[in-house]
Amino acid sequence: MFTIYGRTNSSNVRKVLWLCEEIGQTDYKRLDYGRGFKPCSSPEYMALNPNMVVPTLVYGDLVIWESNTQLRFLASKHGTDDIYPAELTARACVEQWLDWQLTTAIVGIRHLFQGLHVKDEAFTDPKGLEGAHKQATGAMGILDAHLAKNGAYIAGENLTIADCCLGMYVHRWHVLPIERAQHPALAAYYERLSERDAFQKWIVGQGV
Ligand SMILES: N[C@@H](CCC(=O)N[C@@H](CS)C(=O)NCC(=O)O)C(=O)O
Repeated sequence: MFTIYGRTNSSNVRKVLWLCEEIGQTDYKRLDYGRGFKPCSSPEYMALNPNMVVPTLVYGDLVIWESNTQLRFLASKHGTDDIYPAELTARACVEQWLDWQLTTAIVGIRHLFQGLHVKDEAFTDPKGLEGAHKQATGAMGILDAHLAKNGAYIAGENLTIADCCLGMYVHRWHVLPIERAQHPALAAYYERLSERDAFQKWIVGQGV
């Protein structure tokens, strides 16, 4: 039994909850921390995660922050080789998309989400939103081109933690009130993910 600190409407928490469902690890405790719930700035939370963000995973004596590291850890501990391959070449293909999510895919989509959905005034300036839309369109275009030649899922024919990491933002891209360029492979991928019960439960079912 482990504990996940984080609200279920957080993208980074939902990634981890989706993976847990995929690998049959549902006997965890989850505590509502983050925006609108218990504050991440409280001393007891900051002792676990000094970044003041969710999620935090507490697994026995181990405390892990950074959702993508939580995906790696939980998949290594409880998943099959399909979901996080041990072989180095296959693993590198998964890893690069995890890093790309943090450095590239998130940038425009986070800005659009904060501006159009959360309506945080720091993100509602039209020029900023236009730039974010351009950045997100570019990122989704890269993923679309990759999927068009690579198979059903990001790293090939099997679902991996690269999908658990990026599927959340593919969902957000499809439900935000924005214009979307034609990305046929990406649209087909979103439909494919949507057929999965665990994706419905933790990604689609939790809103934008
Ligand atoms: N790189 C971090 C980012 C975590 C993050 O930005 N979490 C957001 C929610 S998605 C957060 O905690 N926001 C503040 C809050 O909810 O109080 C991760 O992947 O874990």
